[in-house]
Amino acid sequence: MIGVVAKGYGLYYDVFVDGVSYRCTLKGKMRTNRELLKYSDPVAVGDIVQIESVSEGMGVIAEIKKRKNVFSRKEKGKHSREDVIASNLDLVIIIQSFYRPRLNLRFVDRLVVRAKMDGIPVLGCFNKTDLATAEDGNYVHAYYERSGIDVLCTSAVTGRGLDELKAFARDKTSLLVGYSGSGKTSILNALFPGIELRVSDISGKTGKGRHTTTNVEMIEPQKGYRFIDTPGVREFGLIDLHPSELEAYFSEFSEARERCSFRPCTHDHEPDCEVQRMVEKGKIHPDRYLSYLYLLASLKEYYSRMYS
Ligand SMILES: Nc1nc2c(ncn2[C@@H]2O[C@H](COP(=O)(O)OP(=O)(O)O)[C@@H](O)[C@H]2O)c(=O)[nH]1
Ligand SMILES: [Mg+2]
Ligand SMILES: [Zn+2]
Repeated sequence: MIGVVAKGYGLYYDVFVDGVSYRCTLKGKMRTNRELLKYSDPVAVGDIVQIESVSEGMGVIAEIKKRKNVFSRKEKGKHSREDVIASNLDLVIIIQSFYRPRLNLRFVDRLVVRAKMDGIPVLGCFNKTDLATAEDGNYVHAYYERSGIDVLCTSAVTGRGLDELKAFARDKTSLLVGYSGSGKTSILNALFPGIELRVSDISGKTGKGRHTTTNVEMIEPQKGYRFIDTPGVREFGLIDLHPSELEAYFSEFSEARERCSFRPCTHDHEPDCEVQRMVEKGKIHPDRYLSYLYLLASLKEYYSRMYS
C-alpha cells in the first residue's frame, strides 16, 4: 500500500492510507541506506511511502518515494546531518505574532530563503492582530510589498484573516513554521472547530510559548486540507548557501540587478549599485534590505571560516 507519513516517534511512524492510520516500523535495510544517511532521520513527515506486511493497523515501511522538495534545517558543524522538518510541500506558511512573542522579520526572511531554495511557495501569516495596531499591520505589508511573498494578517482570537488563510491552503499540503507561541496550533483549531489540538500557555517572562506540539505532525482536518504542525523553531540559521547566491532569493532586487555595474553584485559594497539606489529612493524597503545585509554577512562569515 502507498501512504503518507504523518508523524514520527523515533523508531516508528504513523502512516496515513486513505484516512486510516497505520503504525509502522522501518525495514532494516532502510536505516543503513547510504542516500538516507545524510539525514538525521531517514523518514520525514510528508514522505510518500510503500508499506508492506500490513495487519491490525501495523506495517513496515519498505520504500520511500523520491521527495519533490524538503523543508529542512542544517546546523553548523562538519558532520551535522540535515534535519528534514517535512517533505513534499505545496506551501510553507510562516506564522509570526506581532507580540508575545514579538515580531522578528529577519527570522521570517531566513525561513523564506530556505523555502525558496527548494522552490516552495511561501505565505507570511502575521498573527495576533488583536494585540497589534493598524501601523503594525501596515509595516509588515510595506516590508514585503515587492518581495513576491504573500502576506496575511490574522487573529486566532477574533477570526480575522482566517477565511483567506483557508483559501490559500485549499487542496494543498501546508507546513506551519514559526516560533513556539506564535499561534500555529491555535490557528488550526480556529480553522477547524472540533479538532481541539493542544495549545500552549505563554510563559509570562519571555512571551515565548512552551513546546506543546512535541513532534512534527500532519493532520487532515477536512477533505482538501492537509496541514503539518510543528513545534516551535527557536533558531534557524542558513549555512548551505553561498553568499553570492543569496540575492536571487530577494525578488525585489530582480529588476534592479540588471543595472548594477558589477555582475555578479552582492549589493553591499559595490559602487554604482542599482539596488542601493532603489533603497535610497524608497523602492526597496530599507529594513528588508538591512535584513538581506545581515544574512549576507552571516553567510560570508561562515564561508570564510569554513574555507580559510
Ligand atoms: N491574543 C491572541 N493570542 C493568541 C492568538 N493565537 C494564539 N494565541 C495564544 O498564544 C498562545 C500560544 O498559542 P499556540 O497555538 O500554542 O502557539 P504555537 O506554539 O505556535 O502552536 C496561546 O496562549 C494562545 O491562546 C491570537 O491570535 N491572539
Ligand atoms: Mg503548537
Ligand atoms: Zn548591486
